[in-house]
Amino acid sequence: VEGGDHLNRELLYSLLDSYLKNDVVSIQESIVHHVEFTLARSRYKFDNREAYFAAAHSLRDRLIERWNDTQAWLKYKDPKRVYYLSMEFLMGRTFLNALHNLGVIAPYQEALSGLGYEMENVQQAERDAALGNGGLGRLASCFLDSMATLNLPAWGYGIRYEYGMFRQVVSEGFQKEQPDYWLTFGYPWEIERPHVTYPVKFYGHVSVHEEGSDGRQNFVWNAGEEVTAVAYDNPIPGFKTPTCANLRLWAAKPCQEFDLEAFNTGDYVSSIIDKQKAETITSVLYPDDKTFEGKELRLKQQHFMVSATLQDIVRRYKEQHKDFDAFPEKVAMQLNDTHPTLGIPELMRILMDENRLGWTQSWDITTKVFSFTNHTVLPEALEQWPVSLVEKLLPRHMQIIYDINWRFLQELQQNHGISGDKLGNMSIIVDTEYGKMVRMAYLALVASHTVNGVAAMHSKLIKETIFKDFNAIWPEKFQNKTNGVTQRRWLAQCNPPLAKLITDTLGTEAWVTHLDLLQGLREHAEDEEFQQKWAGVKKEAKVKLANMIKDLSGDEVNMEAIFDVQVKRIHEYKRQFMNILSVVLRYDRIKSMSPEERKDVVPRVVIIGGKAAPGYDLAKRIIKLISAVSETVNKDSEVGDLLKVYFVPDYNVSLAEVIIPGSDLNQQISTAGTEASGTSNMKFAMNGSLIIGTMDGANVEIAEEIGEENMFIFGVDAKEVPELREQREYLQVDPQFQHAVNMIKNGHFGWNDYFNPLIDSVTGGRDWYLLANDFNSYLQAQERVDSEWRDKKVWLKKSILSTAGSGKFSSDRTIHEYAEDIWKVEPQPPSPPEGRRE
Ligand code: Z15
Repeated sequence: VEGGDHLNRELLYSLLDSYLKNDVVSIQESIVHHVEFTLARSRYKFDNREAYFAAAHSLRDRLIERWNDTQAWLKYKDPKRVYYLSMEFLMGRTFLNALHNLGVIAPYQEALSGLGYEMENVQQAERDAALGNGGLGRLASCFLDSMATLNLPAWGYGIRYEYGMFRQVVSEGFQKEQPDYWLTFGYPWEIERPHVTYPVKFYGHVSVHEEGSDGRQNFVWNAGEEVTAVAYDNPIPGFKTPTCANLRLWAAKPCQEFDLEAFNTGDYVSSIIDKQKAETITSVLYPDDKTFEGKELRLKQQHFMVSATLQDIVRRYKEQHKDFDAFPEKVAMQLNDTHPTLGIPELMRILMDENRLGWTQSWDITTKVFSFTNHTVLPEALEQWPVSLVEKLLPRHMQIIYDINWRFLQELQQNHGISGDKLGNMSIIVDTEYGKMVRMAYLALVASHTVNGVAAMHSKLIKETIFKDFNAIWPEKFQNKTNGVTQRRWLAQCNPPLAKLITDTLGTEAWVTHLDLLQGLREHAEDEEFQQKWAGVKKEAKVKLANMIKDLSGDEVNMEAIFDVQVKRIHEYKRQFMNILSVVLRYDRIKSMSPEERKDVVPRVVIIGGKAAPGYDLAKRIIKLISAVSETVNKDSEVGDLLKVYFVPDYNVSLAEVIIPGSDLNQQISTAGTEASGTSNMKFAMNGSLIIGTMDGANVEIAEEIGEENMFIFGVDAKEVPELREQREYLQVDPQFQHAVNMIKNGHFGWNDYFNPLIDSVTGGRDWYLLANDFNSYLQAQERVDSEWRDKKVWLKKSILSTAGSGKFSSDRTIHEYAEDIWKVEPQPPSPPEGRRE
């Protein structure tokens, strides 16, 4: 928009060229300004929540400066950009992260305390943005932080759900789900863009028109329903860089061009009501981690997200380019799992139907821009949409998918000599007992130039199992990108005492952007004075966790105990059940000891947390079992301080920020070959917590980095699992396993009938995840934990080496690899004010 004829550029520049000041008085002025003019509250009296909102708005102003500069700079430079498409972003809180990345924690702390508010309390007033389920969504958020910090020209795209991940309430040991309406008091970190809107179409039919002298067919999609996507931008500041990336989330609202007929027929009220249905598209996040449901609303969400996103990306490109020739040199798109795969036919449709490109050119462009990440080999997670549903909701897309598949099958026959069953096995469309289905992973694979797994072992597995046939024809498409986490949030911000000790010891803060430097801690691992400092900071973090447990249970836990933590989504393959079975045995053993013998027991505080998908019956029973064991054990005076068990309700990002630093031991005990990577394992290691775990996912690489001797590794290897599964009916059941199971069965913890389905799932030749088989090895690993805890020096050394060896697991390293090997994008540090003036 032009400023008119009288635009005074000189004046504008002079006003804009300096950033808002970050001295304490300027910050205080800005906070008080927002109390009065944004919140419209009294300058003289505001509570912690109002202080939080005012401080957040003051910080938001500073983010917007950088956001504007970065985006102007990118427009001016027009480099290749990368877009990260994800149905989930599990951001957690933003306030402390933004303060830290902008380097203004100290002045804000002083500003707030000068006004009479404590930073800690102000921070606690912020609610989590929980627009994700677990690992996959949190990975997307860590990636944004790294992309901004590395100055990459990157945007995230997703959905602004009105209800995020449900709040878990545990009542009488049972999980209850409560809605997370997180926008009640407004979300200060987003910028609404009422003018950035796109129509998104659904249903209807396709008509064909012969056109022009070449008789080319032109497809027109006459949609039956249309909604509007509205953009909400969330600034993502890099750590001490001028870059501020963008996370653009779409919300649905009714479209302007109402069905006027309905109004004219006199039913005014019900046509308004009908229109409100549009908003339901972005109302709620699906809370299932890894069970494909096939719900129509979910498919609508996926199309809504990618359609708005692609229209936005194409619009941005066309602003600066006259044709599509350069599109693949300017755009890279990463599909976070198959959830955004409809972006592929949507781009084909936009290029062919709306921009009149031919199939060949459109396909050439499409296959050069998309790449795809797989996050699991579990078959129940793989998306397969019924053809009938896709046809009904997106008739034009279904035609395009058929065309893609037809050409793909031709290529398999002609260029690769594939026919018969093998051809059918590779087809994007498959006939099943429920009718024809679209295999989304195959569609993503066929159209992507690269597919990657998320840890070395997982990337190898996908080539041997779910994508074997594809690896045979396109081995060069397959890559590994081992996950990482951002050390800004997961070390510097959540564990300041440890961060300070690291900085003091290394003599530099550079590890905050170069995590490999942590290996410099290795030489101090056996230094007694350093070990004492290390023990001191661990103690501080344990006190915080202990306070959390006190708030939740009223108990004062034994600070000398091993704080033993398993926090993650509840799932059979993660084997929380195996964890609690070993707790049952430990309890039983303590009970059978004499008081004299009990003196030698290493005390433990077992902490388990995580949400069960609302429809996942067995997972919910596992929660009830943990609660039942907890109740019996914790009130047993004979056991006393030697064993306590807590289920932490509503595990989320901000609880993780307290729990992870405060842990001594963390459990990563999935059946080998089932956990694609895991990312909490990396967060725990960074914070000096020792891993008890299987050779699964990224545990394998963590062992390479920090040394197997510094972890408690147990269980069978992935390569043994298929064979053991075959034979599991005939395997000898471990007697201790049987004993623990019997205690539950016999009602030791009450509710015995309720636990039958759980017990059935691991006995009688079932036990898909091989709990019984790994149990003995697990118990032995637990023994090693106890004996090594007794020698404080040994334990501290291992704790230090865990942190020292976690440098590889920074998402900065991961993102650098994606940028070089897949996206081919380069850092673009903004250099205001030139960019700002464009
Ligand atoms: C999810 O959180 C993960 C995989 C999935 O297929 C879905 Cl639907 C959700 C997790 C993996 O289980 C975990 O091992 C991995 O670390 C994480 O994605 C990020 O890659």
